[in-house]
Amino acid sequence: MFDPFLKELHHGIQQRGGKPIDVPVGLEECRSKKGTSVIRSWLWEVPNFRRWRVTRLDAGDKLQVLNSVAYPSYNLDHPLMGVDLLWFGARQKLVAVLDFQPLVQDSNYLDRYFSGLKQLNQEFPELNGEETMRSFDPNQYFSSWLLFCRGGADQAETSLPPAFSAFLKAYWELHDTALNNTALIQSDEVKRLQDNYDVYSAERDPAHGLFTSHFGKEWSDRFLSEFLFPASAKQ
Ligand code: BLA
Repeated sequence: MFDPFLKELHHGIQQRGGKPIDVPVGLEECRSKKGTSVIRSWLWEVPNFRRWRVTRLDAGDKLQVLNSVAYPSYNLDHPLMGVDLLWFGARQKLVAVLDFQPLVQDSNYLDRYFSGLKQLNQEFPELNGEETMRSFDPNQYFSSWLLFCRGGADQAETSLPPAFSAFLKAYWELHDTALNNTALIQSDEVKRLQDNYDVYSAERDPAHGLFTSHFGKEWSDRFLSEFLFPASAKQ
């Protein structure tokens, strides 16, 4: 269901000079014991990003996932790009989250970096259901202008495709602007904040149970600490 988005994301990365790099052995792909689900991940080396990861989970009609995080280089203080798209086929339920994930929440920073996402938030009101976060803290590493919807096939087919394209375009624009401006947060502090994003996410990410049920605890623990949130393992 999300394959056109995966293709578009990878195409954009490659157009920006992104090169695929090795995912730790054993984490690049995993098939469930029953053979009904497969998870595959990619890692990209992209100019001016220190890490860009992408994961696709395909459990047929049951579940489809596309998840990606872009971590800018430490000398850039602009937000991370976070994408989490889930489709639960049995319940025909979409969970879609697209955000420029802010390193800090002060108004200067938000004014500087969020005009693009604010605009998208107005353009796609169907994806802004003002959903409540149950595991994450909406005031930490999330913005008020995120596109976040718990919806159905309607949103998945109608609003999400144009919103996804516009979101990627806006993020590249944000990145290009940031390249031409001086960062306000020092690079050692950007590193601390990005590392803390991994710690925070590893603690709260509601995906662990889902991975465990498909791929077992041992593999899932490794996937979280070595691939999804590597800085969390070093703390
Ligand atoms: C929610 N994300 C979820 C849920 C699952 C995942 C199972 C719960 C569904 C629900 O709330 O109904 C799944 N998360 C994953 C998967 C991966 C993962 C499969 O990290 C990894 C491959 N989550 C992110 C990123 C963002 C994000 C980058 O990984 C930012 C855009 C957001 N996911 C996000 C939010 C929720 C969510 C805000 C709702 C959680 C809440 O209610 O607090």
